[in-house]
Amino acid sequence: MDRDAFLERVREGAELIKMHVELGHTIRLISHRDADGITAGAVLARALAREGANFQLSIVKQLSEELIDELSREKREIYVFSDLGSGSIELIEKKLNFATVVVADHHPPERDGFKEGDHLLVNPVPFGANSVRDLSGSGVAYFIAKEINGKNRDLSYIALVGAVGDMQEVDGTFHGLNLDIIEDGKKEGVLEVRKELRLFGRESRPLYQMLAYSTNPELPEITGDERKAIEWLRSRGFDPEVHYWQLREEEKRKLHDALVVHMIKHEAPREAIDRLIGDVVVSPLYPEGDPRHEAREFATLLNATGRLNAGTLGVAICLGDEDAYRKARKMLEEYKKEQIEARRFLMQNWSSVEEGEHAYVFYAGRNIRDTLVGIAANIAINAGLANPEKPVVVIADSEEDEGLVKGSARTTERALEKGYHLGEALREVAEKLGGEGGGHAIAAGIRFPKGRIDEFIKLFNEALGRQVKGGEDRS
Ligand SMILES: [Mn+2]
Repeated sequence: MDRDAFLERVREGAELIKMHVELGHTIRLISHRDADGITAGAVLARALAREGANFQLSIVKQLSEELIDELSREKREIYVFSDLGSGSIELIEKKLNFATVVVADHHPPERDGFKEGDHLLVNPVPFGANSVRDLSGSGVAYFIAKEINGKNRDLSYIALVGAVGDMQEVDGTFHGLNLDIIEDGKKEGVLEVRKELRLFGRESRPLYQMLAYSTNPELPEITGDERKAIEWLRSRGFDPEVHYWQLREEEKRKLHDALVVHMIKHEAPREAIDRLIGDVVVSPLYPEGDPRHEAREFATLLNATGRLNAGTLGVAICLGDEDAYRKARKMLEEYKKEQIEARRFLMQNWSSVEEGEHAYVFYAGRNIRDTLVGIAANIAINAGLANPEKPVVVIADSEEDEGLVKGSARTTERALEKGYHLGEALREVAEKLGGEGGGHAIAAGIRFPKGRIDEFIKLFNEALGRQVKGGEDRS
């Protein structure tokens, strides 16, 4: 990629922001609500606070036209978008033409840049970078922050937490401009990169859970089975209750070797074995055993705050707010408790499910939160309540609107082979019921008026039936 040209663009972005800071304008920040967006927002917020600037930050699920309209009504002098905006260049040009706009993003942009001089796209992709591995949204924000003030190099760990949240090191190593951030972080003493086991749970899970919950990669005959994980560890001389971070270096090596041998013995794919051990980012700013000590656990915590609509709490955690951290931990515990309760309700009441020819429909009323219906549908499949070849829909009363219900449909790869596409089926049914629906083939959602559940059951089974039949016609 053309690094120099990208860094020149970064400088222009930093200059625009600095100019507005000097003019005393409030900087309007809008960032995405995943870990990458939350860290991007935090990096920019800290950089602005350091300059003594006023700013206002929102963490949002997506940049819709309605949101841009709302923002335009605020009539700000400058808007800065991070980890989003590249897909809205035309809309921003049209609706925010009165203001300065900086888009700090890494998603492939709809165009290589803005036409207007007051609007600037700071994105490494048009300069030849790979959007999924060379730099994340938090990384772009970091380069701008560093340009505003060299002191902001101490934000390099937070920036890398965002990169890990976006799985930029999915093959086991960091690439591209992410390596610059690592260099800065090492010099600042805020991070270390180790070659370690890359499974989730280094800080907060006992070893047996770290192995049993490993899905990326899957560990043959261990993933999904806590008892087997315990046996496997004991038979190789490990205490299953110990955490990975507590192991001595030679114990870590012994565990790595045993896992590689296990994977080879079970003929796991080469790339799964390759990415088992690789770059793991840790920070001496936090104690061992704290989820913030390792980038992947930190990113997972931030992602959860975003999903619970508490993204700004995530930002506060990045900025070192201990109260925010405790609050988020508590929220997560409650969220987990609710999941366990949803699971219990589903198990105890599964006999009331409506089983049609092509789908199960389970109506939970107010007993399962509407934010948990997708998880509940997955539980029905994974706990063996439902035949895995038949899609499952779990429906709950909407918390936002008494007149509506919210449903999530889930199924398995095996069921998709029959020709099902849940997103298309729900979109079709939603149209007939006066609601909204859609999504992926394997996972989708719908909202519709509460009084029409019986119709939904009939229409959904019919829609899936046509998909199977359509598939047969094609073959
Ligand atoms: Mn991102």
